[in-house]
Amino acid sequence: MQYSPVENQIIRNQYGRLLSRIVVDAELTGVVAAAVEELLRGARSMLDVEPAIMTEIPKGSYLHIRLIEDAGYRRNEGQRWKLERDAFTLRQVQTLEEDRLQLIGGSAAGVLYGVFELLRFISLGISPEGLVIEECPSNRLRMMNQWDNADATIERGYAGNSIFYESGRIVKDVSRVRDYARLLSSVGINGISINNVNVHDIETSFITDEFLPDVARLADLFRAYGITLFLSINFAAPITIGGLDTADPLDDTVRAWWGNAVSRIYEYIPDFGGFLVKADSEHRPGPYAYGRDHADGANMLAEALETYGGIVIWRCFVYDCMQDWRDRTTDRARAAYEHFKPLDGRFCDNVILQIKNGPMDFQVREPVSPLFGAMKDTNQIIEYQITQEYTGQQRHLCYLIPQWKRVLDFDTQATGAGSDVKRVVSGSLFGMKYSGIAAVSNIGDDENWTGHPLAQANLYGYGRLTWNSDLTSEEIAEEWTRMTFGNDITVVSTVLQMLIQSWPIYENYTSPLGVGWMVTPHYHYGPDVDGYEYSRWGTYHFADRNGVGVDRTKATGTGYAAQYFPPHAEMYESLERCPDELLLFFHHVPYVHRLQSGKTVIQHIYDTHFLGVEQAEQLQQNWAALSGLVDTARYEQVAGRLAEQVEHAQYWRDVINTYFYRKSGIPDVNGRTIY
Ligand code: GCV
Repeated sequence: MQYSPVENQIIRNQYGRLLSRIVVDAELTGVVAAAVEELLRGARSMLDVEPAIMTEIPKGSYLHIRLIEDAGYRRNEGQRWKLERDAFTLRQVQTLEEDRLQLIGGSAAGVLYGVFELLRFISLGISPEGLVIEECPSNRLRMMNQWDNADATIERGYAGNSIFYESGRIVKDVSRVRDYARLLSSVGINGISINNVNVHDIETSFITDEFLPDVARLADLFRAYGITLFLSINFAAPITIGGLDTADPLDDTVRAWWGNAVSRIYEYIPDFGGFLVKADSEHRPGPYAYGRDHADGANMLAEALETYGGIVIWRCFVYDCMQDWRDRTTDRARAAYEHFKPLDGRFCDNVILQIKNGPMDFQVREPVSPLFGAMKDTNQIIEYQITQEYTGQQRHLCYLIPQWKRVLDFDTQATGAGSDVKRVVSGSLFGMKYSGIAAVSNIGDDENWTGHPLAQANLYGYGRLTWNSDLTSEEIAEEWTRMTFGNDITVVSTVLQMLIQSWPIYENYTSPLGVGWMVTPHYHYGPDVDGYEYSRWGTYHFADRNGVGVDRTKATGTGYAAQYFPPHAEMYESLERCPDELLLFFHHVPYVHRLQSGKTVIQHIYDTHFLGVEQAEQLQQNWAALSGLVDTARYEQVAGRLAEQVEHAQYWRDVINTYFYRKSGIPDVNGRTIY
């Protein structure tokens, strides 16, 4: 959204001609007005034209924007079709008499997304000649979750403070929030929950008259960009702020209390999206306290919201966080499936379960959550984490789109071959009413939004992938790189390569073979192999002098592997067939166990950790070669982060290698320095 001037003269002239006159066949208010404003901003900046907005069709070249809501229109002779809400078409119509670019949105938001697509094409230098684009989002709900607190801190935020709050109130100056809304809508995001799922005292009152006028200001702002506002709520609010002595979801006074709270919200925000709920998880209150289950809890809220068209997004991140490390039968990985699978079919229509991509917690490598596909009668969306809690905290480069794509492309086999996670979450596999993708945001009030300038690619990529789950990681990375750094071939190919390589590099020097964790407790940044080993969080690697890894097999372990559909269950169960990358997630093996790669586990650990550091150094050198080709401010910022990454990767390498050398007593076959 820098809208840098287009250098290619041909492209500039082509679009300049088309955009100098814009016919808008829709009321210039709300989302359409925001779309046109954005188009003018982009046209002025990229093409140096001042478009004339008209209602009459002119002669010659022009852009024609139309909104065809539900009406359908003639595509081919005799064939009528309807544009889905949010969908758009963009095509060039060239005859002897006219040269027009036609943008048709199936809703005002469709117009907005079409405008952003057009701006993207201009910036990428894609010619309008013969353009025929028909776009419809893969996912209906495309959500952003803020973990922002009213005191302006952000849980797991690595890019400064919140842009939403200061000193316990919603900010007065919303210019930064407006820019954020623009950023989000430019990649198709259409929902946002504006406060942390851990709802503390102040935020519990967001649903009261004290805060609702301010929340409504934000809802107005986001509405103009096609984004619906949601709030995270405190399940115990009836007690905390309602003066009741219970929050039991089956208690009539509690139900009435929520009914009132919801009707008040809709007085302020008529199109309020609904609630996001973290309940009975990491000490947050929930229905278990009253002997009720998650369906009871979620349905109570759903009934309150239903009249107004609101929804409940209920998180499945529920596990025992007070575990005894000596207890080898309890397995955190099993928890979400065990809590929720038995409830399939019991949730109201307007409840959606939000499931983290893996069974643990956004580790650099985890298997796909076995809950996807396991609940055929329940709306479900996937939750990703854009903020890099366990993947380098935006100080290390880690482009996450390839990780997310692997999850979306995983074939759950729920209804036989072709039951990909992306079909589960898009709703197409089970014909679900609500479906989609959510993610925890990575932005803060840092001038560059994300701390690490290259971490913006994750925010951009999240939106693009959510809009179109079939885009490749490379396509997304290239789009972002070109729009961010321009079209210089050296810059584009270098940044593209750096992004694509970064996730495996980070994995190489951090925790090995899918076992996860090994991070400094609470902060999750530095290496600490035993940091969580003897703790209550259920996150163990079980390394001893003989071996490492968690036995999650049905035969001898926790039985987690059996939560998958066949053939995955058998594959993960089998020591021989389990993929190397997840071996230690599913099996406890001796250090001398041979991987499918032919290497022993211990040698793999040494090799990947030495390699990871070399690769991080290579990233630094690749970037250094762009000196002079990238503006100084961003060049320096990235260079600074990469220097830290290299130093820190060495630290990870040495801590991990030393730990396993001392545990196993087995030397590196290549005799490299291990302390
Ligand atoms: C918002 C992890 C994080 C917590 C986070 C939690 C969650 O445990 O470390 O900060 O809390 O996940 O997703 O609810």
